[in-house]
Amino acid sequence: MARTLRPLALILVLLLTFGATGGAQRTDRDQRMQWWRDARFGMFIHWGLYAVPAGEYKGQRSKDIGEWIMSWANIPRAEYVKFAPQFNPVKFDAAKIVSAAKNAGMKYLVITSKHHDGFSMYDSKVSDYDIVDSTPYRKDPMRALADESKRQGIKFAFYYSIMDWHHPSQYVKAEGKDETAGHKNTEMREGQKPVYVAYMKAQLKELITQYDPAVLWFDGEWVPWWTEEDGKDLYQYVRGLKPDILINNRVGKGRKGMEGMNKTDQEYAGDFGTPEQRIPASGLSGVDWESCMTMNDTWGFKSYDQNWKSVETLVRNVIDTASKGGNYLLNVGPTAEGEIPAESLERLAGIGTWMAKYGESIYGKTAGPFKTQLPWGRATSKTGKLYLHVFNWPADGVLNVPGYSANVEHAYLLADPRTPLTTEADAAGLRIRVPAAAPDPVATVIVLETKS
Ligand code: FHN
Repeated sequence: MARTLRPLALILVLLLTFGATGGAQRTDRDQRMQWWRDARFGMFIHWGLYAVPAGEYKGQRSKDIGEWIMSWANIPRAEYVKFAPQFNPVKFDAAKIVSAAKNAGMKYLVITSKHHDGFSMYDSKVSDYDIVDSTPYRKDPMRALADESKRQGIKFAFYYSIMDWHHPSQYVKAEGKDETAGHKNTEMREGQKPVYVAYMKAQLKELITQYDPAVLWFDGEWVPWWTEEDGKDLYQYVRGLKPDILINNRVGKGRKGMEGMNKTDQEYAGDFGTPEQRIPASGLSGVDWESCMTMNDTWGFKSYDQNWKSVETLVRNVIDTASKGGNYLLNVGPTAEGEIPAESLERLAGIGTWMAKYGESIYGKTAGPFKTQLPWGRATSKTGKLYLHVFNWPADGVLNVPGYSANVEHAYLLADPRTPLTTEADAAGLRIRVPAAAPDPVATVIVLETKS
């Protein structure tokens, strides 16, 4: 669509929604968003009762995502709640989880306080269907994670689902489905919406006042009984509790499906767009967005999902999103014992090795100046500096930067700043003489210092 005739209208509405609005409003907004824009990379954690069946129910398995087992296995509420007495994550270690995120180069983490199954992963006073009151664990892992995140300087945040398969206000109306099972949509019982909205607000007040989250990451907003007005009301309610909190665009109805950015017919509630399982072809300058993605094919833990992405793919995804001015929220799905799967820890460590060396080219950087995709990689930038991320190293020792005409003062490998690289420029662009072999096969970063 961006390539159609509506780009100006599109950018206008999106800037109104996510970007540059009036002076005072913009400064408030920019101040609020700054840490998040600088962070660029975070951990998503889908953890809940669904880790107990781990993708299998009465011998039935599915290609579908693990946290939706109550839906695809058509499990009635009365059956699903029986997972709670079996949930005892004795191996949960908040310091280990936060360290894994921090050492991977992640600056914030977003964990499921309540997913669609309605189970609260914290000590809620407005529900007994939570980890303290309904499981043998009887402790509050969100307390531990919030405290440990603060201790290690990682921003702590919550995911919260608007759709709730457990709350009595909602039921399922679908062929062959138990009305108390999970499903892609729930119906709202007559006159019950105010009851449920009050319940959500009470839980959100607990979450915000007791754990001080930096972001509220809503989801499940697609249900037919939830409206944009509801979203705007909830957005104001949450901001009223914590003025500098960030709230994603899934609080309202703006999101265009998995593409994640907002429709353009009006201004929608939310501080940033949320593409899911994809990275936009091109960024939208001045627009805040964050791509969330799994490491395999599920958000919640599934014992048999071994379709893991490589470290190379994941590192290049971090670079790709930053090169388009966006954030990357990479998911882990802990087991029922409370541990991040070994395959995820390996990949986090691998990403961390690259980020430890090249993080400067990601944090606090934004999209490069190139309108079209670079043939050999991506670019991020800040005033006076351009970071070239080379995925495909030139066999002839010359890296071509087509159409680039800035006045380059210095060129060097980020990993070896004392060894200057020679450059030549003409109307076709810039050519950089580089070493024969790629210093880093995943992505080598070349820095260009330019005279502004
Ligand atoms: O249904 C959820 C899904 O379980 C998962 O939480 C993802 C993460 O962004 N969001 C929804 C699907 O869009």
